[in-house]
Amino acid sequence: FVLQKKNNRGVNKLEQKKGVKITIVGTGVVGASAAFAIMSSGLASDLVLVDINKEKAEGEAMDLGDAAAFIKPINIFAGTYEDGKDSNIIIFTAGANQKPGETRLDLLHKNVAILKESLPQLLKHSPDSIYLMVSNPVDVLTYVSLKISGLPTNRVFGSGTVLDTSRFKAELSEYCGVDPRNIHAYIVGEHGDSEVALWSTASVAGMGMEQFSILKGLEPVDRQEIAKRVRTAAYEIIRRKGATYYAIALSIKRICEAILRDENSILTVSGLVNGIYGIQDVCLSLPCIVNGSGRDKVLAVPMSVEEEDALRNSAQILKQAIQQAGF
Ligand code: 6V0
Repeated sequence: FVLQKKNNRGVNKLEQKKGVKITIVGTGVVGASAAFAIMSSGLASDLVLVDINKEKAEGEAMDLGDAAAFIKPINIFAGTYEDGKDSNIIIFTAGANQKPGETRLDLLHKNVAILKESLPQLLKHSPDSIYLMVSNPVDVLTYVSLKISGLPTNRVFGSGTVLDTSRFKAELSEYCGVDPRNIHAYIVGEHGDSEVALWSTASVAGMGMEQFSILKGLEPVDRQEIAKRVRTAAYEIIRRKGATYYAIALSIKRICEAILRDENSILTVSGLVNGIYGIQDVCLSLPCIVNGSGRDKVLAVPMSVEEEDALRNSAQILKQAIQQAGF
């Protein structure tokens, strides 16, 4: 691709690169932290930062660009939707975040309005990109993006419960005394208050949680308490520091890595679910295979009767929110 590079020292020069281009829309705390994570990872050759507050995007690009001597070569610049042309991945983090006491669904109308304004402009320049939605309520915004764009479901999906799944693994890791990377467990459903912890398939070293507890002589796991801590983690962080951004930034980086390295990784991204578990036409998270095509396959993993019921309840709540958004 060819683009007009406006580098952070005000010099305009035309750059042509053959590499990986990522655009981040919204350079608030989440977008900027994601930019930092992606820059540090070496995954991208070009990183375009777009924000309605141009100066904020420029400031972030300048700050990140100053790390040039410590990282793999990367062009980082504040630009327009047009500069994001033909990105491999477009990450959408623009919009309002939760204030203390607000739920993710409270952000609905503000963020749907922002999405309706920006998405057509992004699509005009980047019709072939993979769109990764992060702004909340992420499941509803993913659904709205699918409807507005008409793009296939593998190319428009949300970060969903990738972050919640990491929180769940962190909790179980502490309980089991095992590396979180050796814990297999998923949070599914809404990225929000109705999310569902899949205890029935949670495992470590091929053993279910109960079996592992007995083997290690642990007190039985307090399922309700752990699920509650995972569900309310964002509220607890927002109450203390006003926003959450580091762990979502690394979740975003992880999803980009699975796409760009064609990894076939199983991640609980959010996307269209139609016809499994009796759920029709709603976006929510389930374990999915993520690779170079994006959200390639949804895995209809086994669930207990209670878990399936809770998942359907989550789908129902999201359906109502989608209707409230006018879709
Ligand atoms: P923030 O720090 O307020 O940043 C939002 C940015 O969006 C600001 O810089 C705005 O200027 C910019 N913006 C607003 N309108 C537009 C527009 N039309 N075009 C371009 N930029 C625009 O918010 P923060 O970074 O904390 O959060 C961003 C979003 O991510 C919120 O909706 C959060 O709720 C959501 N999060 C999602 C998570 C997830 O797991 N999916 C996790 C954390 C936050």
